[in-house]
Formats: sequence, structure tokens, C-alpha cells
Amino acid sequence: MKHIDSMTRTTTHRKPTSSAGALRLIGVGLIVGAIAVTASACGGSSTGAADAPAVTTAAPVAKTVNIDMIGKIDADKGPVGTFTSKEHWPAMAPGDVTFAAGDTVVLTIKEYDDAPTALPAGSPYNAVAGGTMTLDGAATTTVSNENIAHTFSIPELGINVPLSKAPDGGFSTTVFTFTVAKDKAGSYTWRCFTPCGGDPKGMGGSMATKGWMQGNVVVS
Ligand SMILES: [Cu+2]
Repeated sequence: MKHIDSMTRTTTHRKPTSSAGALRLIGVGLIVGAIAVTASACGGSSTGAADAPAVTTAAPVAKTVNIDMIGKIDADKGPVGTFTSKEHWPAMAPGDVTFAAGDTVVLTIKEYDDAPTALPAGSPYNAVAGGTMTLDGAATTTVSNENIAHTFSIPELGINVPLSKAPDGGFSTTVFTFTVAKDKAGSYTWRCFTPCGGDPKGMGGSMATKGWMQGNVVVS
């Protein structure tokens, strides 16, 4: 309304040369006022009419996606339902995960494996990468070799989630929050980098088998 007032004042405060001229100037003032009201109805910006199509075709608002995984153990101990019953074959379930690029993904992993598996000295996989992480509710940026059991890693996306061993008879809870850029949609493989598999180097068996210590990641 302030805009209209200033327009009207500027127009009607001119000194008319005749009564007919005064009426004409007031009429112009009303037309200018009407145009100002129209512009305000489009959002009030100076380019309201030009902006309108862009607003109606804007991309959908990114959503938050929750994904839950369980880190299973290979021996017959711990809570029922978390065993793989295959010696040296720990697993993460479900093996495959799907989410959309641009979404905020909250990945919650309950790790039941209570045995640490150290990474080689100097490994980058002790450190959190590609998002933020809490371990049992506390902000965490790295997990030491004394505590690390597995990792959930997607190297192509710069994502690494070091998973802490479970307390005796329980589980650790890791919550990792991340967003994959829109131009990174595609198919990837997540894998574990601790040498937790069955061969002498710890990289065989479950480590080399999808659905166990690796799986598919589909970013739509
Ligand atoms: Cu592992």
C-alpha cells in the first residue's frame, strides 16, 4: 500500500491548469495505482510476472529418508536373530540400499559384532567421511583400531562410516547423516574395509560376497 500512496501523491500533487486537466491527472493516478496493485499481487518483486513460471516448475522439495541396517555376527552368541551361523562370515543386512540424490539420508546401523578388527596402520577408513556421525548418541569423527569392527563405505561417493564393536551381549548404534549430490545418481557398491573375512588376509568370504560384507547402492 505504501507504493500506491507514493504514486498517487506524486500524481495528484501536480498543479492542474484546469479542472478537466485535474480530472485527467487523477485518472492517470488511479491507473498507475491499479498497475502497482497488480504487481503486488504477483509477489511484490520488480520482476514478479517474469518469475512466476520458474516458481511453478521448481523441483520437488528434498525429503529425509531413514534406512536401518543391522551388523550381524558370525558366531553363536549375542541376541537371537543377529547370527549368520557361518564362521568368519559376518554380514550387514539388508545388503542393498536405495535412496534419491538430493535427499537427506539418515542411516542407522545397529552393530552386534563385539569383536574388533583392526585396519592396517595409516588406513583412512577409521575416519568418518561424507557426512556426520553419532555413536551411541555422541558426535564422532573417528573410531580407533581398538574399537572398530567394520566399515560401511562407498568410496565412489566419498562416504565412510566406521562401525564400533558392540558391548558384550548388546549392540552399538551408529547414526550417519548424509546427502548425495544430484549429479551423482547411479549404481554403486558399498563395502567393508576391515579385514573381517575368512581368508588369511581377511578379505575373502563374506568380504567378497554381495549380501554379506558388501552390497548394492542405488541412488535414483
Ligand atoms: Cu567387516
